[in-house]
Amino acid sequence: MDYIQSIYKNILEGNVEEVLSNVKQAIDAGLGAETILKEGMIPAMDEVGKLFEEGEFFVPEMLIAAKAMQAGMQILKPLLIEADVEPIGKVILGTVRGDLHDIGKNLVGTMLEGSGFEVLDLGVDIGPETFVEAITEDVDIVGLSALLTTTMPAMEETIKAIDASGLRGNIKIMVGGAPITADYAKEIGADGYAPDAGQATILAKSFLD
Ligand code: B1M
Repeated sequence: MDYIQSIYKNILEGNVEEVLSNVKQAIDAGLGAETILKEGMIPAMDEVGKLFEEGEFFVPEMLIAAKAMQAGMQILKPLLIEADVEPIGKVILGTVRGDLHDIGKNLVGTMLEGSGFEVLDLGVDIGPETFVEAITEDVDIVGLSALLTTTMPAMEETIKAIDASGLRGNIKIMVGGAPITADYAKEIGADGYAPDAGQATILAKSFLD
């Protein structure tokens, strides 16, 4: 079994130690961080979601797999971020109220940092008022993440709260997460939508132009 297959299998089974050693071995063997992510780790989480939908996995299995994914991410993170670069802009990032999913949001944050942004990650289950409080003069972009159809409306509430606070100004609002679409982003008044972390960095950079 190659490293990518081992990473996939061990995330699915929630084997933290094995994921850590597989990721290290894959890097030593010359595989790039993005390849490990896109070909091993993210497909494993997609499979976890599929097994959950089919009733094969329950919340504890999802949680265990998520822990294994996060462990692997700790090794990849420094490789995805360039050190000592002057920030090109500042992003506030958070998962909206009611939603505890943070793997995708963390990945977006890592990739943004990797392309030169300063990222203030507020965390998960973040209410509109907390986003508003975090907006300071130097903020260029607010990034909202949601993974549940039930928490999508919290994105709109957050955007409305930012508008109502009078702080929207030149700030751009970017949204993303598995159930979000470009149409939905438009409908709720966001400035843009990105389907994945790579596209999120492209979109964020385009906002600065
Ligand atoms: Co949850 N969960 N979960 N879960 N979970 C999903 C999302 C689900 C699709 C699974 C399924 O049924 N197939 C389903 C949602 C169904 C729906 O709403 N339509 C679901 C459910 C139902 C639930 C619970 C309600 C289960 C329950 O309790 N009965 C519960 C809700 C808890 C809550 O939030 N209040 C729940 C709980 C959990 C865990 C805590 C166990 C765990 C999360 C752990 C954690 O995040 N720390 C978990 C997990 C792991 C998942 C799946 C399996 C994997 C999510 C993930 O990490 N994907 C997920 C199924 C799936 O998505 N395939 C599922 C990998 C990650 C890299 O991708 O997050 O999509 P993703 O992020 C991508 C893009 O979406 C995008 O870029 C990222 C990187 O490329 N993106 C952005 C994300 N945010 C962005 C922001 C941007 C731009 C792009 O700009 C700002």
